[in-house]
Parts: sequence; structure tokens; C-alpha cells
Amino acid sequence: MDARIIDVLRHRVGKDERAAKEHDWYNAAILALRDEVIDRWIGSTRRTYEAGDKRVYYLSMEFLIGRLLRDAISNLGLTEVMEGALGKHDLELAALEELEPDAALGNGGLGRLAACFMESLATLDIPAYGYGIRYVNGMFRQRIDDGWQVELPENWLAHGNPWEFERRESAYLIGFGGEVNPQGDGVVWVPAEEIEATAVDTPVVGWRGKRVNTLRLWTASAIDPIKLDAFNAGDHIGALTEQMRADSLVRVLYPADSHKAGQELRLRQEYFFTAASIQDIVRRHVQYEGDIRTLCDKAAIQLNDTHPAIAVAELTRLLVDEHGLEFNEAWVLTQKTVSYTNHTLLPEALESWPLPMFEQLLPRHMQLIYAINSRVLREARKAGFDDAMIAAISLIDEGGERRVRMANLAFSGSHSINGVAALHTELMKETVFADLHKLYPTRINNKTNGVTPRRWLQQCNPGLTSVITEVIGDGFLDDAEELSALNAFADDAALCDKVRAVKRANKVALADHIKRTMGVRLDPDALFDVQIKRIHEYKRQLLNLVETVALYDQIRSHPERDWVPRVKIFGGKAAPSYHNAKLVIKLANDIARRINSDPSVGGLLKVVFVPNYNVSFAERIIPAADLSEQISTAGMEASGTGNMKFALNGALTIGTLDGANIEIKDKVGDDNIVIFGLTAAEVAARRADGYDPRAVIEASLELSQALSAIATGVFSPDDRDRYADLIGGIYERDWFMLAADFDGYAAAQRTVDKRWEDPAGWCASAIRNIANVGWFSSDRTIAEYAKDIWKVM
Ligand code: 26Q
Repeated sequence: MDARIIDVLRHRVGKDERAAKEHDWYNAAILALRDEVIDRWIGSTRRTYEAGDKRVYYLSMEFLIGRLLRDAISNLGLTEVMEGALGKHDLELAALEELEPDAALGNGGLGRLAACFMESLATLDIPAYGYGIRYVNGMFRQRIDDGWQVELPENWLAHGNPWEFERRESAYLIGFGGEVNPQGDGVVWVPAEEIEATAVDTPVVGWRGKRVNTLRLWTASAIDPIKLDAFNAGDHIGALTEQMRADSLVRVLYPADSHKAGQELRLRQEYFFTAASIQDIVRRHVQYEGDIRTLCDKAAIQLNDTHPAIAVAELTRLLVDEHGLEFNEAWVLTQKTVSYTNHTLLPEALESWPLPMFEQLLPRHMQLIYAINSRVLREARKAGFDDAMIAAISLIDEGGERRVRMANLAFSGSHSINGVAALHTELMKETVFADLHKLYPTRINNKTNGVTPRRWLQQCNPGLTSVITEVIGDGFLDDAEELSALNAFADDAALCDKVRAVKRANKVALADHIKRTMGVRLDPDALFDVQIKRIHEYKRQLLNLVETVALYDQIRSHPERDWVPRVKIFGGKAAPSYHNAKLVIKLANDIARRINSDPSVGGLLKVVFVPNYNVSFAERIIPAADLSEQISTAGMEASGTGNMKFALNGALTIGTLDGANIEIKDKVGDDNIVIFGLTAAEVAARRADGYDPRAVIEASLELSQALSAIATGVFSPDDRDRYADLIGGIYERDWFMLAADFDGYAAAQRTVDKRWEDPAGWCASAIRNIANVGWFSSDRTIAEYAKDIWKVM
């Protein structure tokens, strides 16, 4: 490897090893490794082609990949080889890895899930393509200025991207607008505007490098990048407008992860990448198989939420308008090929588009949606559905301004619709999809999420990985459920010491990092209590902050008690337009400033809000966490995946009976998790009965004192009214039931303190968490999709 790196450094980077800077070595290391990746990539592609295997296509607006270097080296088994080669030049692999920018082409859970799935697909040797958008600017970089979030553009491509390959030959025209005209016995869509989509491919290496799959992201360009006639006539700006319109499609990721859709640009982005992907899939099929009618035998198209739901209409359109199928035959083939995953029940995150906008942008698709709708509604009427049920099933929302419902389109066009955790899937059947489920009772199924144990244990926590290997061997690296062998050693004092030593080392490393980057000193022997995720009212960072304030009051009132030293760590981004989420960030920083500088807490409590939480920071902080905060209002977090990563790294969970927390509890056992709060059914019942938050607050002294301290400006002396409305909202409405769950949460935190005071017991629980969450490997999840939905295993 050393000779290869030197050769690459000279001939591809163009540097003498004596003159090479860190960045040159970084580029040389990636390019040397890349050759190995490419050979396997070509091998995998050939193998699939020769065997005529069915392929999986994962369509997603988001792929939150993070860094690739460590992942690729580790999955190829070259970590030691690479470290050795670089060591000869006094370079540390870990230091070079830090130079890689995160590929942050996603908001949060949904995008990260897509990245874990890509890795597991390759690991399980399933031929698969991920399809998405090559955003020039991914998720914004978050800076904290005087406690407030400031969004800065993220320029991950500034120094080029050695992992990507542009495929100029894989380009398609994507139309927008225009009109639909009769032609022969069919129609022809004549778009008003056409933009070219070009493929940019990134290899995805599976564990042990057996298969390398393709992540194909689309970039956009004008057919005629510069209109020379306009330019020559003096219209220099006008000559470039088409290229600007194309650029805008792939310019930036929408930084909202639950939002009332309404922006035309968003719909244009969705159609752009979906249409390019569907054209690519159809072209590949026809080229290899000849007959479009066998598409469903050779292709499985999975929609990651409704963002690519237009695929249903686009595929039907291609089959009818370009391949001459009858509508009914096209529709059945579409359904057999497509399946859809739902990731949220929040009403504001359910996509729908104003019908006039939709019709103007996609006139042919609108016609087909009417045709699909009349077919679905006919089936509903035949099944005896009443008017209210028909209205709920319709692809068009007729209440007020007419809108196209993307979830109903995705459901109608799919043979499988899955939720992402058991509770979420049941709630899908009872709420948003209740009527569609009655009409098509076999379609909804559950696929509980998972995370890749390569990135989220082996790579991010090498210390823990080697301790586990010493005890149970390395079989768990190939089958995470083999971690269960650790159960036999949960009470083993020697193992406990080692697990604790690793955790402490990880905490020291995190504390060093935070000291260096933020100037805050943390005690590595304190309990590290971590809540990292997007800032959202339903995720209830505010509940954690209010409890922090209550604890602060308690410590000051009873300094004589034996308080457990705690560090409360928060991290996460707020959507730029989400006022209350941004205020929660400011509140965390206001609380941190006050508490951290109060000598009367004597270092027993520290609060930090880490700026710019991203995948790379998650890889640092999760191995260092003792306590994982998963405290969403029950029924609102579809699954959660951070919860799985923490447990896998030996943190205990404090959480509600929501999303996958319920299944984590079932696996690790009631004694190894701290559960509190209302159940989803109780939340619904309380809401239906007329919930009175004011009465609940007044009944809890601790809660009312903490809320009033925040509301009256104890933490914001520079602006005493800053939090008046935020806290007022809890008194008035409290939609997320913070007050109802507060006492239970505070009591649960004191249970955590008690457990912490028994280090052996804590450690045994941590080991039982690690031992029993192997089931949450995305390998298991993908195997279920492969068998039940895609039929490729
Ligand atoms: C929609 C329309 C317009 C603009 C943005 C959006 C949009 C973008 C992203 C809506 C939703 C998202 C992302 C949702 C998401 O991340 N959901 C999470 O998915 C995880 C993986 O299944 C679950 O674990 C989480 O519980 C769920 O919140």
C-alpha cells in the first residue's frame, strides 16, 4: 500500500513526498484505496448483469452519508495496512480522516436511514442502486452566536469529491409544464421547459468488501447552457437564465424535516430526480431484458417517504405514453414494482400540493392521477364505502383549496406500504391510512428500522469492539445478533472493568474535544446525559431543559445531598423557519451560561449545547454517552434510530413508550431501561377528554417553579420576556404534553441517579443493552425488506 500511495501522490496528486502537505496525503490515500474499490465495483456490476438478478432501487430525496474514508477502509479490512503505510511517513490515519467533509445530503433520521440501508444492501450482497440528488449545498452548517442559531452554507464540494464519478452518457431530459396534445389514439406531452439530468455515481462498499453498489445522484444542466443569440444581442443575464434554473434544482437541500410543502421548487426537485431515476431504471430494463412487461420481475422500487411519490405517475406515464401499454396493464405493473415507506404521521409533514400548481408543472401526470383516482374510488364504492371514507381515500383533497395528496398516491401505487416501528405501523392503520387500509388490508406491514453496526459500533467505537471480541470472538461483526453471547458475562467483574475503562476513555476524548472547540471543561467521571437529534417540539428538548432547571433549583436548595454529578449535552439543528425550535436552542445556551458559571452548583451540573451536530459528531459523542434521552411525546416519533446507536454503545435509555423505544425495551428487558410517561393511547385519550395543562402545572411545585423561572427571565436577564410566549404555550395548550409527563420524567431521572450510584449494576445494564440490541442492525431490517417486499432473498 505504501508504494501505491507514493505512486498516486506523484502521478495523480502531482506532489513530491517531501513537499506533500496533509491534504495531499489525504488525497493520495483516498485515490489509492479507490482503485481497490473500483475493481470490486466493476466486479459486482458484472456479476449482477451476468446472473440477470433482480435489482433494488431505493429512491430518496436524502442520503445523510457522513464521511466515507474510514468506512471504506474498514469494510475492505485495510485499516491496519493503511495505518502502517501512512505511519512510515509519520502520518496518522485518524488525522487524515478528519480532513474529509461530511456528505450531509439529508436532514436527519430519514436520510441517515437511507445511508445505513445502502451499506447493508451491499453487505447482504443485494444488487441495489440508491437514487437521489447531488445537492451542491447540503445541510447548513450551524453556528451559535450569542446563543442563537445562525445558518451558514455548507460547501462540501469545495475541494472536489474524490469518491464521485460523473457519467455523461447516463443523461436524461426532464420536462416541466407545457401541454398535452392528442396524437393517434393516445396523447403526447409537450413540455414548455426541459432540463438535463446527469448521473454522478458513488461506490458503496459493503462489509468485507464482497459487493460494491452504486449511489447514483443526479445533477442538472441546461440543454443550451448559454443562449448565444441572446448574449450577442446584449442580454448577458438572459442568456444564462436556463442554466440558472437548472442549477437551482440541485443547489440546496430543503433544511426542514417536517414542513407544510408549498414551495414549487421543492416539487420541481422531487420530479426532477424521480423522473431521471425512473427513466434510468426503465432504460436499463429494456436494454437487458427487451420486454418492459417483465419490469416487476427484475426491479423493485422503494420510495423513501412520499418525496419521490410522483414515481407512481411517472412510471405509469412512461408505460402508457412511451411503451404503448393500456392504462390498466400499466397500472398493475406499476403497483407490482413500487413500494412505499412512511416515516411520519405528523400532519404538517404529510405532503400535498396545490392542484393548480401541480397541474401547471406536470399536466400529463395530473391527467393520470385523475385516472388513477377514479379507479381507486370505483373500487372503494364497490366495497360499499360511504362518502366520508371516499373523501379520505381520494388522491385529491377537496376541502377548501384543492390539493394532490402524495401519501394517497404513494399508497395506491404500491403493493407494500410499511411503517418503521411496530407502534408506528399500528398507528398508520388507525389514523392517516385507516380507510385505505380497510380497502387494501394486506398492504400495510412493519419493518422496524435498524442501523449499520459497522459505522455505529465497529468504526466509531474500536475500544468497545475489541473488548467484545476478546470475550465472545468476532462473529458479531458478521451477525450483530451474536452480541447476545455477552449476556452470559453481564455480571462478570473483569468485563465490567474493561467496558467501563473504554467508556471512560471515550468520555475523556469527548471532553478534550469540547474543551478544545468550546472552551468548556467537563468532568469525565460525571454522568454524560445526551440528547442529540433535530430540534422539534415533539422530541421535547424543552422537557429536558425544564427538568435541568428543576434539578438546578434542587441542588441549590439542598447542597447537603449526595447529588450525582451530571453533564447534560444537547445538540441539533432547527429548521431555519421554525421559531420555537430556534428559541429552544437559545434557551439551552442561556441555561448553560447561568448554570456553568454558578459556583453554588460546585461542578455537580454542567450544560452544553454543541454547535453543528452532524454525523461525524454523532460518531464521537455516542460512544461517550452514559444516558440516552429518547423522550418524545408517545405516538409522535415514528421510530428513532439514535436510540439504537446509543444502546449499541452501552448507554442506558431514559425514554417514553414511543417508536422503537418500545421494541428496545422488549429486547433489553425492563430492568435495563428507564421508561416513564403517558402511552400513545393515553396521550390520545387525554387530548380527547380535554387536557388542562394549567391544572397539571399548578399541581406540581417543581414544575411550576421551573417554568416560572424560565418565563420570568431568570435565565434571560438581558430580555426578561424572551421565553414568555414559549412557556405561555405550555400553560395554554401544551400540545406535546410536557406538563403531563414532567413529574414522571423527573422521577425517572432520580431513578437514573440511584442506578448510577451502583456502578456494578449500571455496568451490567450497559452490557445487557449492548448484548440485546443486535436485532436493530440494518442488516436484519434489509433482510426483511428483501424477503417480504422486494423478493430478492
Ligand atoms: C417535506 C415537505 C417539504 C419539505 C420537507 C419535507 C420533509 C423532509 C424531511 C419531511 C420529512 C423529512 C424527514 C423525516 C424524518 O427524518 N423522519 C424520521 O425518519 C426516521 C427514519 O425512519 C425515524 O426514525 C424518525 O422517527 C422520523 O422522525
